[in-house]
Amino acid sequence: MDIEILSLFPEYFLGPFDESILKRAQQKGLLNIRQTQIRDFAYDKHRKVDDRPYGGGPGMVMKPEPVSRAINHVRREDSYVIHLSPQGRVLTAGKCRELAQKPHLILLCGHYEGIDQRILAKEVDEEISIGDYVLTNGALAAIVLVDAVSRFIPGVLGNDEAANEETFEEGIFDCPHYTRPEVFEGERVPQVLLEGNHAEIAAWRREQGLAKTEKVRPDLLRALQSYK
Ligand code: 4GX
Repeated sequence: MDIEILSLFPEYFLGPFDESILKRAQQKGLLNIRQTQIRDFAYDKHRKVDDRPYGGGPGMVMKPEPVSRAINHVRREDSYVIHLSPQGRVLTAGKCRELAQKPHLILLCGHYEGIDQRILAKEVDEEISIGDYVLTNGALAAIVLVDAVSRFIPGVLGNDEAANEETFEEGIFDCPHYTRPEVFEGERVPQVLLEGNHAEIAAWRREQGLAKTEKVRPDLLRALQSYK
């Protein structure tokens, strides 16, 4: 999969994509992430990428021309263009799985108050939000999306990592985990985990995950029931 990130801060991404699983995925050739600096497509003397909003109000808006040129510079026949924004549909595991099938993602990271609406209407296939809060920088949202989508690209996760993959798609939380010592500050590991009865352990884990989901995210269980 090829991912092209368009932003005003390409350096922002250097750390997160150069460690651990994403680094390994790129070395294996499963994932190819490239950066494009939108400012390189501003052709005026001052390389201006923003301007004041029509109609007044605070903040600046990203000008359409540099963004349009940047997108069309990297666009292919098979590209899928995503704008990261709090005004998009909220990202889910299901959407990540869907996006992992795309051969070429173009991620457009907005800055300032947003991007001229005509770009969103003409060039963007989908707006996606990573959650109901406002970030200082669209680059952060792109990092989260790339990471979460990568997990669904075959071969990116090792077998051990892939084993606990199902959790969220099943629609309930993962179970609690324990390791040695058996007693820590007076607290014992649950007995069932020490007895080696695998059916009982599986039932206990499922029950724990379900109970926690019921307590903190009852909406997930309702969503599960409505589509089953
Ligand atoms: N999930 N941000 C985008 C600039 C902006 C403002 C308004 C469009 C309209 C975010 C999120 C997010 C902050 C990225 C504002 N773009 N992105 N940026 N939540 O908060 O994706």
